[in-house]
Amino acid sequence: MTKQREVPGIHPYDGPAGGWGALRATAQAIQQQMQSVEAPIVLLRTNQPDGFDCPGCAWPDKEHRSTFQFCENGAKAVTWEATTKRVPPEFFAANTVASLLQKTDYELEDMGRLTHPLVYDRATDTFRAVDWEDAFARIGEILRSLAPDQVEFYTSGRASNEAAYLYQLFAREYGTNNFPDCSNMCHEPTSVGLPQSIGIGKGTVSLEDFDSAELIISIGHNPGTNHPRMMGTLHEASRRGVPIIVFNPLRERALERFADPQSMFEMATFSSTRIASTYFQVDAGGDAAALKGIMKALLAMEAEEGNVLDKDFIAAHTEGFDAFAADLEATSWDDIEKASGLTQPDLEHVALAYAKSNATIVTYGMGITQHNKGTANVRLIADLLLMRGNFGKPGAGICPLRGHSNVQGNRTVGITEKPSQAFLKLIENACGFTPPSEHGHDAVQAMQAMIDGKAKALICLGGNFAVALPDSEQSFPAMAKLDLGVHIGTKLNRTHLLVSKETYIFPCLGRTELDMQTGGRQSITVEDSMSMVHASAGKLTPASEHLRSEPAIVAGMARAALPNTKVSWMELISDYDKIRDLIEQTVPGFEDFNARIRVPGGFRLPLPPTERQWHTPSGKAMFSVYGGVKEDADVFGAENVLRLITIRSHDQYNTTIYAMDDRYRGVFGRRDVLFMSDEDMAALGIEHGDLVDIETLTPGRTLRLPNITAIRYSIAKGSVAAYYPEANVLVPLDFIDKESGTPSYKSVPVRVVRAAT
Ligand SMILES: Nc1nc2c(c(=O)[nH]1)N[C@H]1C(S)=C(S)[C@@H](COP(=O)(O)OP(=O)(O)OC[C@H]3O[C@@H](n4cnc5c(=O)[nH]c(N)nc54)[C@H](O)[C@@H]3O)O[C@H]1N2
Ligand SMILES: Nc1nc2c(c(=O)[nH]1)N[C@H]1C(S)=C(S)[C@@H](COP(=O)(O)OP(=O)(O)OC[C@H]3O[C@@H](n4cnc5c(=O)[nH]c(N)nc54)[C@H](O)[C@@H]3O)O[C@H]1N2
Ligand SMILES: [Mo]
Repeated sequence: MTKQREVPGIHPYDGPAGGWGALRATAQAIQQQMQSVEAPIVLLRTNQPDGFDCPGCAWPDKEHRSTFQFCENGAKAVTWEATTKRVPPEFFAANTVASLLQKTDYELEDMGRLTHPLVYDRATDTFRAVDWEDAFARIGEILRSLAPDQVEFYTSGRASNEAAYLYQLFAREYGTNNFPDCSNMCHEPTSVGLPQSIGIGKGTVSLEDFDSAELIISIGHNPGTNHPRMMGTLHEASRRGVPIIVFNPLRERALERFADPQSMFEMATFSSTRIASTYFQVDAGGDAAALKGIMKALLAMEAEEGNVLDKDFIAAHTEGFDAFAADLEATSWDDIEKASGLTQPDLEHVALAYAKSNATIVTYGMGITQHNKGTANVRLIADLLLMRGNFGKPGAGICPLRGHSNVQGNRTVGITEKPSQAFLKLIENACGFTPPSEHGHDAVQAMQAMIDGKAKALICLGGNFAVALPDSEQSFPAMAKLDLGVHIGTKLNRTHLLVSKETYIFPCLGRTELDMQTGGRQSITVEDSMSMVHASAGKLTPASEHLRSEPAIVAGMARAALPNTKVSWMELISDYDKIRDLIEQTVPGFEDFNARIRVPGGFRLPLPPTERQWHTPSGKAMFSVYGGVKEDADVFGAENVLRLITIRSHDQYNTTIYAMDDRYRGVFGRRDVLFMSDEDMAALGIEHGDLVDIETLTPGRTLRLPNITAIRYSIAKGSVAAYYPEANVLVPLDFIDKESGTPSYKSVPVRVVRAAT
């Protein structure tokens, strides 16, 4: 290899993840966002008994009481919200929407917290302050003029259980099940796949299970950045000698080496701990083949040696094994090797480690779900665990890493476009109105309805809908077709600025802030990735006296839109205990809700598979048949077609960009890069630092991201990676997993060519 050319901002990172670098970055985040003296105090309250739940990720907290647990990225999430920067009405008077749209996503949010309810004024192309009640009245008027199925109710997973529950009540009394949700872009394959396999769409492990696991298989997630508190758990497991086998096309530093900032010894000695015992750089989209290879090898071992499968468990608890095994027999090693990019001996090695382990946990994230066969991928993971009875015993189970801190809770309390009849009946009994049973829109369907002009209004409980969705070229203009856009948020983002005929921005309280209602100080509840429900109460003085809580804003709109409502909205928001009483009456598993969240640490919702009970139609856990090894058509076989993965940098939270670095991948001060393997660069005659254009292979349209700098990175051959959300211009809206509707953000067929300019 010739000497590598210097590329601005690209410096390979050699240290471990975590360690002093993480502490330094935490200090920087605090310094940049908050000159206020409250900063360190805010952080000390994160995940404490009387404090608030970290808005960062959905990883649980050990005991959620005693330990002082926050991480670099949790600190960024907290300080980003608790910032002293503000965007008051004077700012909006001085800046037209057209001028604000020129700013980057980073600049928009970095301007600070929203302070007043705002309405868009078309004559001046600016937002101006509006009275809350006037805004609600006008929104109510518009909603009453529309048919309920013309309105889309989007939820982003930071909303509390209480806010989400009121929101679904509002939409259902209004008359629709149109609940596009961030989960539709995220773990929907888990919510659709796992119920078919094990009877519930949630993970089955608890934090304690990691203490007795004998093997951890980690597929398609990047915890050093996205679930940093999980690194403490993996670090502990590794030090206990538990093998951790990683499948990831990219070398992710935190999965290789990690120095725990909570470990005095590692901090004092600048040492670190190895995380992955084996690291397989599987091809993007090659996990199904890899999983099938491991399972095929297990069958072969069983045939030769016996005692590999848990036959008693399979006989007593499962159905579908024969068809599943026959399909594995019929799948050739040749196909498995080609589609996974891994070798038969590699996968046999994993099978051997798996056969030796008495308790295995498989963890996974977006690398599994955001694919054309995301749901089928999730089911293969369940199959692997079923083969050796790894459900309902200590140290074993499936561990999907959820995204937003309460995305799982939102689902539990009714944010779904396909509600069950049983749930609707309970709502009817408790509230006295008949909710609609016809299924509504998910996120992609909602955007499609907007593009087609069928949807007329979009209400967003948080999030950055248009930017998070694929296909910006179609999605951005669709916002302008709407009669009404309403955005409940803490900070300004691009979706708010893609104005509709009438547009409102409602500033809300964040997790860190004191929520006072007529009944006193309120707390909210959230559910983490491991089905633990607990309370969270902010303490900071709100960013502005005009902010309202999410439940109060939802109630305000509901009262205005539903003159004959059967729900006592004002009473519910005077004291959130009353919302929780209603949740208890209508959602199974919340018995004694108010009493149980007052116990430190909260409580766990029922998880039948942990007791080897399977709420599937057959009453058994179900093996699946994947059929073949490929997740999509042969387009990837064509010449020079690469598979584009879209990923998060270390300094971002979804569409929120905290800063421009991606420290562990060695990228500083920029995001306009394409990670490429040596082999692909050589084959295409592209050099490290060359400017390239990326083009999606879509029939009939050209989707293109020009002038990106190609950089050499350790990534599986045939796979390339770029940052989300910028790369969303390359993802076609209809390129989805058909079973779950989730966009295939991690396997877009692209060509990379030298930049035209
Ligand atoms: N700081 C921070 N925390 C977050 C978020 C954030 O943006 N910032 N987002 C939150 C949300 S909503 C979510 S959903 C989670 C996301 O957490 P992750 O699931 O970790 O999300 P991604 O960054 O998309 O990274 C996925 C990983 O999968 C790998 N990958 C890509 N394609 C494939 C594949 O085909 N196979 C395999 N085996 N691996 C693949 C990528 O290389 C990358 O390491 O994190 C949550 N927490
Ligand atoms: N290409 C590509 N696209 C992706 C993904 C990918 O990996 N690749 N990942 C997908 C995934 S996993 C997800 S979950 C979605 C995320 O999609 P969303 O959840 O819609 O997006 P976020 O970026 O999390 O939303 C950020 C906004 O939330 C608002 N906000 C922050 N805190 C609060 C609060 O407490 N209350 C309220 N009401 N608002 C608040 C702020 O105004 C902020 O601008 O994106 C998806 N899109
Ligand atoms: Mo997510």
